[in-house]
Amino acid sequence: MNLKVLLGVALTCMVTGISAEEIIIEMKNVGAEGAMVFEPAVVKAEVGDTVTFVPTDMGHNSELVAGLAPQGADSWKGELGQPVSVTLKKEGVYVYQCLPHTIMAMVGVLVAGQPTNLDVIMKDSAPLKAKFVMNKERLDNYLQQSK
Ligand SMILES: [Cu+2]
Repeated sequence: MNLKVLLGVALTCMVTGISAEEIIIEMKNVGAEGAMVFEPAVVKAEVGDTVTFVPTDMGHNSELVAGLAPQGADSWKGELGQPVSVTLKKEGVYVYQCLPHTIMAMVGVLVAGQPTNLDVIMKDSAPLKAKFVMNKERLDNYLQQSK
């Protein structure tokens, strides 16, 4: 790359404000909306942002729910009680869960850019919602907020 091209790239980055953010989501026993929650549970981010799940309380994890993400998205699966990070490389809606607390609907939604796959997610999330014993309306509420 010659100097002109390098300068061009640098200027483009400044003008468009390309600077990936890091977003923190806490995994909590008790949050503002009840027991066993991710906070914030609905996050609107940009493609390229990194999300880090932090175990404020122990006994939680964060993992992508298979099939509930944009086509070709990277999956993630955190260990219990450990932080885990994911960079959102594909545009759309991602649904993740805390495996030990799926029955309590300890789930969350990430939106990178526009919620381009929201209709598909709403349809394909039925098997996940069928596992909820408590807080059955949570995921639907989150998906409504993802529009
Ligand atoms: Cu949990």
